[in-house]
Amino acid sequence: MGAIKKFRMSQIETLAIDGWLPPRESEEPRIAAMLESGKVLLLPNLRFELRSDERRFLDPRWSDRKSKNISYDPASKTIKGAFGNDADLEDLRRLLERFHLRATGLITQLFPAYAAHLRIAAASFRPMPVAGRASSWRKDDSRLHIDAFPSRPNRGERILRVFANVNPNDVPRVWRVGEPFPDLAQRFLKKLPRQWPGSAALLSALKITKSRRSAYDHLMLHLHDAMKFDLDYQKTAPQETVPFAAGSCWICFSDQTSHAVMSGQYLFEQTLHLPVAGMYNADSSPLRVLEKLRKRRLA
Ligand SMILES: O=C(O)CCC(=O)C(=O)O
Ligand SMILES: [Fe+2]
Repeated sequence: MGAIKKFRMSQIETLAIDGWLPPRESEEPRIAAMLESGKVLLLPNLRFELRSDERRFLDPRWSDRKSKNISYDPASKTIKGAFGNDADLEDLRRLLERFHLRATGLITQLFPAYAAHLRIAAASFRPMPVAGRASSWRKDDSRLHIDAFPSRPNRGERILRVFANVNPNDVPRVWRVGEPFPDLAQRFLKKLPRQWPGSAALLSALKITKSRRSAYDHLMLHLHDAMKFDLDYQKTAPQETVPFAAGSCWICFSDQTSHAVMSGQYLFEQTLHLPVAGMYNADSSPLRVLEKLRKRRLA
């Protein structure tokens, strides 16, 4: 389906896990190697359940319309981007909190070596339909891309994400998943613009970035943009179309796995940050892959 150049191997690996606190397993090194090589781990039997009284939140009317997602900040335990009365918003906050706890628990259970290193970021609930929501090509997540945040330099720190499709009408969330990171780095690296001397200090002084943009952040942002801008690449890049079924979960390093969202509605998502030093095999990180190609340190 939709594949231009077929992968010899799919980028999707299916795991049989059916509970949020799976027993620690002998499989740990194998699934860590798959995840860290950029595969999407698909858990078709792991459902994030909503109670019957929580199903009312499966409706776009809870969005404040200013932000496309409703987000949960684990530090303050509060939600943003939602609209409703206090009692409803408290129920919605608890729902996001429960997803946050399940998703972070799942990651530390599956990858115990990460536990001491993780910096847990926001969770989100995405109640809007995917179709036609992009305001510009740069923000258009229906184009293949790797995640990179313009205002928050991360100096190589990883972006790990857990997704759960909670659609009540069996509507899948359809992604395209692209080529492995080393392939796309090879393809685009020579075309990326140089980082001007002094630009990182300037962006930081102007508060456009929250801290100094490293050479790594510069390359990742331009890689994100170069992929999205290139319509020919979007069509002809090696890719597979993946319908993530309602009632399933999936996990990937979204700074490494080339992905695009094509359709769907009602998704929960948890972001976790992991320093490269916390990985099982740091050599597979975008930082190390880019450093090898550039033959210098980037962060
Ligand atoms: O909403 C989705 O399914 C994924 C969108 C995306 O590209 C992301 O969250 O990084
Ligand atoms: Fe993304």
